Amino acid sequence: MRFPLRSLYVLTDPNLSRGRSHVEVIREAIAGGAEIVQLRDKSASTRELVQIGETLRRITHEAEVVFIVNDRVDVALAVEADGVHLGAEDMPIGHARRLMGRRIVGASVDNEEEAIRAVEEGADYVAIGPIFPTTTKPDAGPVAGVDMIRRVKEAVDVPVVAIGGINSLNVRQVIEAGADSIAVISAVVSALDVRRAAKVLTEIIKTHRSYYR
Ligand code: 3NM
Repeated sequence: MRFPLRSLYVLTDPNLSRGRSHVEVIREAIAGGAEIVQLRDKSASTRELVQIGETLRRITHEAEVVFIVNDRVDVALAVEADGVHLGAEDMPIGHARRLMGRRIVGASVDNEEEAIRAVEEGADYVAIGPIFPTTTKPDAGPVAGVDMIRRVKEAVDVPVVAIGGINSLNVRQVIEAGADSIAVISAVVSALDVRRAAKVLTEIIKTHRSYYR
């Protein structure tokens, strides 16, 4: 599965989505132009994750959108997702690589050294954040700033995803710093109109895509 560059990457969060389900949010985000979506739910049971994941797999397959599962290699494989996204507390990248075969393995990194190591271990993309302050993930660590995107871009050849506090007002800085994909939670899933919020971001990203590349 190809990893779309200059794309909007939407992650779900059941606590921030105004009572709407993962499926409702993802349907609307895709309608608004999201090209990568991630099922992210720290409180759901394994069975719930597989059930939701099955539905999201069908929807993303029809829409030709990349489907990533957060943290859980087993769930990603069970629902035949396109990939898994791993943080520092999750399965090591090398182990996930062996289990995931040719599927996508993404890794959260804090700086260029970690990015280089993640790619050596087999990561297909790296996510750097938080770019701006965010209350969505209290343990996300110190703000990395847009300059860290430039440093990570110089250090590795895989796509660089930017995450943390990104919205329609600051996304231009993130694109200008070279991010290949823009990952958001609250700016889309907490919006009154999810589709419209995704569309606004997608339009800015696409405009810059044709200008900067
Ligand atoms: N990871 P929002 S920041 C899931 O820095 C996540 O690695 C981060 O949510 C990191 O778009 C973050 O609402 C939360 O700020 C992103």
